[in-house]
Order: sequence, then C-alpha cells, then structure tokens
Amino acid sequence: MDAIINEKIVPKRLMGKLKETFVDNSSELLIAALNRDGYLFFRNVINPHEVELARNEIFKRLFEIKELKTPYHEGIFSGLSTRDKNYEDRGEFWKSISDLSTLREITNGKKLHNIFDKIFGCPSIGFDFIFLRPVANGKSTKLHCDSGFFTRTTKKVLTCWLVLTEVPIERGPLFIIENSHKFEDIKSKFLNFDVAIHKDKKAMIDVDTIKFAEDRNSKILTANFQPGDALIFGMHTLHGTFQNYAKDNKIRLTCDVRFQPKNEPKDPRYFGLNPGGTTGAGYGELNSARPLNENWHNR
Ligand SMILES: O=C(O)CCC(=O)C(=O)O
Repeated sequence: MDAIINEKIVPKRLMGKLKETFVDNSSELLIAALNRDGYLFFRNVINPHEVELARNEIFKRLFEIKELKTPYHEGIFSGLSTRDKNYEDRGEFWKSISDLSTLREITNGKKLHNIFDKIFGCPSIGFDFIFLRPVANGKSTKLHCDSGFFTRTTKKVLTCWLVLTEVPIERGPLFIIENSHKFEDIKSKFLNFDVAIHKDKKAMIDVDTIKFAEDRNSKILTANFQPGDALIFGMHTLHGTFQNYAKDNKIRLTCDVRFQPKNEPKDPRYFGLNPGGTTGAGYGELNSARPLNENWHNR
C-alpha cells in the first residue's frame, strides 16, 4: 500500500522502517539508542487484551453519538455525529472519555511508567493530560516537533505514541524523519518557542514533507503498527502522520502521552485533576473533542 502525505504518494525509495528496540534492554542501551536515533520503538508493550478493553469502551462512547457504525468494536466511521446534540460541552465529553479507567490503566499504568524510569534512569511521571486520537478517513497530522508544546518547565520530556487499533500504512500511522533530532537549524528555529505564547508562529512546519526529507537525505520512517505498540521520541524529533485513506473507513485510534523525570519541575497545564492543556482551555481545545466528521485545526 502507498503512504500518502498531503494528497501525494510518498516514493518508495524515501520510505524506511523504524528500528525495533526491546524493553528488556538495559537503561544504558535504551539511552544510547534514543540519543542515536531520536526514538525508541517497542512492539507489544501493552497486552492486547488490556488495549481491547479500553478501545471497546471508547468505541462504544463514539457509537452512542452515532460516529461509528454497528458493530462498534470494528471502529467503522459512519460519517455522522450527534456529539453536539448529546453533549453541551465538548471538553467535558472528551475529558470523560480520556479519564476512562481502562484507558488510564494503559497510558498512566505500571508498564509505560517502568519503561520511562529506565529510559530516564530515574523515577518518572506521566502527564495527566493525554491526547487520545480517533482519526477518521482523510485526516492527518502535519510535520512538527513537540518542543513548543511541552518544554515550558523542563526540556526533559518524551512523547509516547501508543497504538490502540491496527494502523497499517493506509490508516495513517505516525512517521519520523530520520535523524531529524540532529537538524541544528530546526532545533534553533524552535528553541524557546512556546506555541501558547508566541502566537504569531506555528508549531506545524509548512513544507512539502516529501521534498523536505529528500533534500535532507533522510528516509521517512514508519511501521505497520499493532495494538499495544509504543513509539517514544524526543522533543526535537520531527514527525507527522500519513493520511488515513483506508477504504474500509475504519478509524485509527492512538493516544499520545508525555513523561518526564519526577524530580523535574512540572508544567501545571498538564498535571492535576482538571488540567488546562496547552492553551488552558482543557480537553475542549483538542481536535479529538470535535465531532469525527468535522475538520481539524492546525497549531
Ligand atoms: O497521532 C497524531 O495524529 C499525532 C501525534 C503526535 O504528533 C504526537 O504524538 O506528538
């Protein structure tokens, strides 16, 4: 199957495979791989049964607002939505889904936590504010790095992109631009950039991603992801997602969670019972709070 970015097919010669790493590797090996590659890719970190429990609950909530067809556990987008009819507050609705205990068990539970303790080489803590993403046909996330969102109080933050459905190429998986964590011009462009303060500047990099990768002699790295896989990367690693163009209309469900060392200062926007998120507007600010049949905003 082809990978598509911005309606364009990515030439096969530019596509590369993410290297797999193992959770049983020593802390030293994991740190060395993260520094070398800018990411760590673990298969099957979360038990698929635990993922299924969370996924089914989430899908059931989306089915109740008519966004998914029956049988809801297949995650087939209906093209419809009664989200705004059923719920007055999009943020409250999305928070209620993001706080499902079956989901929190896998995003903020022991498994990921132990991996991050190992990667940081000290006790870690997961952000309370998480970014659960059901992604319907036609949608994708543009090229960016995460530093402008999450490094206000400490630079020592890592993103974990956790996979809750099968995400083959045509369902719009995440990609990483090979070696982009070492692109000095990009690092200095986003140094001290804060997307919620410097509103004249965008976090999304407005380039032709295919040409960008080719010009830098980098491959566009990805995988056919399975439920329970986790891709962890640093704040300067450039990434985005391919377009979901799956003919079966199945949605892609993933969740990005951030972790930092426990003893680093915490950004209050992302911690606590009612975190405000990047802009302070809470879960309502997320694209995921929008009905599945509504277009996304770009930061
Ligand atoms: O899943 C997506 O669409 C985007 C994920 C992302 O950009 C991230 O995890 O930082």
